[in-house]
Amino acid sequence: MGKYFRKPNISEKQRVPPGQHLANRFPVLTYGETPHITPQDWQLKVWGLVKEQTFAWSDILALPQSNFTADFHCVTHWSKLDVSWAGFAVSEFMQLIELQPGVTHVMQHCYGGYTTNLTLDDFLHEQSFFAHTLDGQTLPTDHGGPLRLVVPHLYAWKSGKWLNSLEFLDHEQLGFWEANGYHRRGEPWAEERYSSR
Ligand SMILES: Nc1nc2c(c(=O)[nH]1)N[C@H]1C(S)=C(S)[C@@H](COP(=O)(O)O)O[C@H]1N2
Ligand SMILES: [Mo]
Repeated sequence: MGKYFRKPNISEKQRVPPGQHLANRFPVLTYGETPHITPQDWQLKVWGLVKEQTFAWSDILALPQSNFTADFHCVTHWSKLDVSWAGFAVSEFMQLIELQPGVTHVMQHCYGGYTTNLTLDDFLHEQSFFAHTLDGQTLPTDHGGPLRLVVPHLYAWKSGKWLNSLEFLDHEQLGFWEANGYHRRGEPWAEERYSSR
């Protein structure tokens, strides 16, 4: 295992999904260029089957803020337990927006062009949250700052960094990795890594 990975102890073992190793540090995994957006320039738009709105940094900071501790599982076989974040719950964000009837899926669109899809249920999962803080510090750009989504119950490619808009849909659309052979849902305990299509 060595410098970058370690074996889980007994209490950790039941928290590490099959085929995963524990990472000592918190690796950065980005496809392509890292976009640099300041909170002043940042915005988050909701569109599709929703009343279209655009939120500024001050709007999201006005939401009730919370701390979150969550395990993080990357499909490339590393996991990090108890990552410490702060931000706001999806349930708080939902108070700001008005969905139209019939929404079943959500597409995350990120600065830089990355996309990833979720069912509405996975987006609304009680563990999902928006993060602007990591380990008590402003979320580093590499890890998705100013704002990212974190969906701990699915593989981490579902946790879009540099979130820029959320598109609400009445059908499934594939995001970047889903269209490139990754699983549509990505549940780590079922090892939903790749699509069988
Ligand atoms: N915008 C964007 N979000 C992204 C990615 C990316 O390349 N671009 N990579 C995903 C993958 S595969 C993982 S494992 C996590 C990695 O998050 P980290 O770099 O903070 O560890 O972000 C996910 N979100
Ligand atoms: Mo990943």
